[in-house]
Amino acid sequence: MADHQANGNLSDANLSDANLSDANPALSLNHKYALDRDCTTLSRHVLQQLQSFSSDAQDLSALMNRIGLAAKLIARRLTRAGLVEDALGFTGRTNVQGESVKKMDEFANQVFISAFEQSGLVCRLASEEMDQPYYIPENCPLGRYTLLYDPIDGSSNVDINLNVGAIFAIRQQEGNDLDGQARDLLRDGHQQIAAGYVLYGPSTMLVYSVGSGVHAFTLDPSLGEFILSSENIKIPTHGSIYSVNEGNFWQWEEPIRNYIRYVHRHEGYTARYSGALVGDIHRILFQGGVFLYPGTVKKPEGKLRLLYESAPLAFLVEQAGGVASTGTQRILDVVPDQLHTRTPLVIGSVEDVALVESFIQEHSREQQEREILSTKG
Ligand code: AHM
Ligand code: MG
Repeated sequence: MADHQANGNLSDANLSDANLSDANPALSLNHKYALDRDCTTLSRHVLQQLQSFSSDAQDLSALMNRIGLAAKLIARRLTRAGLVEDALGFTGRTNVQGESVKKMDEFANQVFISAFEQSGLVCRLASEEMDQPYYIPENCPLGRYTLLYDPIDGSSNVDINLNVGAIFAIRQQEGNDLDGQARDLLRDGHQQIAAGYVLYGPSTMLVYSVGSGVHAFTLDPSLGEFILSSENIKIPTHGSIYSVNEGNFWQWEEPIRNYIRYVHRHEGYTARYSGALVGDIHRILFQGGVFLYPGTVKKPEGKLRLLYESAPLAFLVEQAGGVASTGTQRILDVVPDQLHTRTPLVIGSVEDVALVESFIQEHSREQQEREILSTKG
């Protein structure tokens, strides 16, 4: 047994390199740094983060590696989508959400399943595109993990070659789920072991957290590997960006309208909205600001799904020092009543989320006062 397996633990220094320049003094420091960086792949970084070679750490590292493989396969299809038969457009089917399914949604959903076949890691996958969780029999019961994912975030951008994403979270499978109802998934976001997203933009990036900071990787097509590009990302406490579909203004409750009126009337705010949550949150992660997808009068629960959209992004943004809320409750505390439960989402920099929440609180205070007055009157 190798030493590192025997003691189960290792320090960053041991893992990060065998100290190339010490071993080979002729090697310049510049070369050493470049090699170190190029060798910091996703699977290696997970082990570094967990500071362990335990079987749990190896599992998580292998899981992230397979998610990386799925991302590469999807990126490959997206980059050539206009040239490939049957890559763009709708399938003609609707998913469990009642939304029209795109060919790319279906393809990407299958890619994640295929990437985890014969892995012994993930017993069950649950996604936006599947009514019920999907079991990979050969991985159960050995693989005790569930992968929750949105295979293509921002599907409306696919056919016009704009940025799209994928969102994922990993949870432990609790119990045997004999009735296939996946009730163990109807728990809060604190149960997530890892979460992240893939951004398919000018370059393909994978941003993840295993609960010890947020780290970004960029796909190097010449290597076919995700290489660490930003470590321990910290979201600014305030940013100028507000990101929301203002076309919904007429459908919102008054406090959200009041917030939008406020940013319209004050200097220092700028709007950005791409139609793909992952892209908008990626910008906010690096530059600060707030993303909102509030509920409407008719649909107070909003559009975004808790288990594979809002909760994974909340986990990530909190790990970066930001906040994620429904407007009245921390997203990570929300317990869904169904697999595809939706929540309103307000997410981003601490100060900017607090500003949105202050309009909601102010409104409910005023409402309470009115109710008290009317009962007195
Ligand atoms: P999708 O996963 O079906 O693409 O839906 C989620 C997307 C988000 O990425 C984005 O912020 C939002 O839906 C856009 O919706 P709208 O067109 O209503 O603004
Ligand atoms: Mg989605």
